[in-house]
Amino acid sequence: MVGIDGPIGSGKTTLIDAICRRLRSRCEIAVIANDAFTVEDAAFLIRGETLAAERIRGVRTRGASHVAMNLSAIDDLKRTIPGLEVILVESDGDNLSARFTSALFHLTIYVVDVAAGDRLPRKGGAGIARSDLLVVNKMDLAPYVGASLSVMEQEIRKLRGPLPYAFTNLKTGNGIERVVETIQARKSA
Ligand SMILES: Nc1nc2c(ncn2[C@@H]2O[C@H](COP(=O)(O)OP(=O)(O)OP(=O)(O)O)[C@@H](O)[C@H]2O)c(=O)[nH]1
Ligand SMILES: [Mg+2]
Repeated sequence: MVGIDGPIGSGKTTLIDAICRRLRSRCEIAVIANDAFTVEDAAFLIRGETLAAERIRGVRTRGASHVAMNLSAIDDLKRTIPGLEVILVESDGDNLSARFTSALFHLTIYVVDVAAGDRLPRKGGAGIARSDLLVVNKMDLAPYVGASLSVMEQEIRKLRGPLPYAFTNLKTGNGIERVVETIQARKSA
């Protein structure tokens, strides 16, 4: 079970799509996409044929009984897909890791966006400092917002110590292998 959290628009659904495309022939994988008021992300993944439709569940959180709805989606997936090894759970952007007990996840991934600026890591927060893997996405946009990737990297190392991070450009797939390897190393739904 992998929890994928991060601010709205940072690239969580795009990351899930990229991970699934690389892992779907290698292991039994499924997705639960939490959205506050829609099931847009699940619909996007189904339309794009990221995985077969029965492997993708959308949860409309509306802020209420979030955990219960996810637990029921997890049970449902496990019943439908025997031998399920990896479930990727996308947060609705409203701090999934804080609301889910970390015991539920084998791995937490926090996705931030370079376009938010190179001061972002310094501003900290639990996801940036303590997630099992920090993904710094949209590397390609750094020059357009005047963000320095090396400044970001220094700040991240200071904050996270030995905890891993990956810079990615999900438009080209640059950096994604690191993320896929981390998930494979902790595989087990
Ligand atoms: N330039 C660039 N755009 C990206 C990259 N990754 C994602 N995007 C774009 O960023 C937008 C938001 O990506 P999503 O994957 O929907 O982000 P999200 O975190 O799932 O968003 P919410 O579910 O609404 O919180 C989309 O238009 C993506 O195509 C990247 O590496 N570079
Ligand atoms: Mg999304």
